[in-house]
Amino acid sequence: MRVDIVISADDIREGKTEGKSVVVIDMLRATSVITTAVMNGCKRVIPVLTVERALELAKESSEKCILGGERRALKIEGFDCSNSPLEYTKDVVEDKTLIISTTNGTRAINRCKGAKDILIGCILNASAVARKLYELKNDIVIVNAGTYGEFSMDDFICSGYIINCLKDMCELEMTDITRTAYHIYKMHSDIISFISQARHYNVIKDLGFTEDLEYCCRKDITDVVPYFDGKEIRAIKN
Ligand code: 3SL
Ligand code: MG
Repeated sequence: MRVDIVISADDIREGKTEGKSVVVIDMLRATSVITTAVMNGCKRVIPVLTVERALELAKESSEKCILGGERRALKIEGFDCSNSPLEYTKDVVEDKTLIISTTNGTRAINRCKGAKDILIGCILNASAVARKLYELKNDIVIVNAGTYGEFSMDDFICSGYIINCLKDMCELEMTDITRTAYHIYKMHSDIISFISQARHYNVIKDLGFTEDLEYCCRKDITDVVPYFDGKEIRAIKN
């Protein structure tokens, strides 16, 4: 299996993900939110690009949907939840549809349409994602959402952790960037101390969401792997 990494949503070039198993990572915080919601029984998650589209979909839907996400890391006016994974409890999400729009994460997910498989990954489900990738047996592209089109340390080390889990299962053909992520993780397996130097970590911290940061760095609290079929995200069927 060949494993490659894309460092931001803006770097998903034409043809890069076609025919591959893709994992989209925005550990701070969109893919941690989606994983938590699905873990807590959310029926489906619809990732959309704009606030307008989210409101439109909620209006068109025959069921009551939850609107979630952020702009500039804060709750969107008129939405039910912000982009804090801790808000997506069983009480809030069980058997519901979540419509979510975030700055980088939902954009990265939507830009991967055309890939063979699209998995949603973060630290919370990294081992389960690696196991699923191993089962799928395709070449892999780990798409880091990044932050505003730029490289983000947080998504990169999360990639390194997933690669580390995969490497325990099989031989990998690694590109240079993949090998770099792997070595960075090996040197910094205490993820929170590494990412405390990241710019976006400090944006979230300065806004007072310290508990989110601690939560998003918890390794393997769930075996749930959310899967995007190009329209909606659901827990993968085993
Ligand atoms: O950009 C995104 O998709 C968000 O996850 C960013 S934030 O952590 O909620 O600010
Ligand atoms: Mg992010």
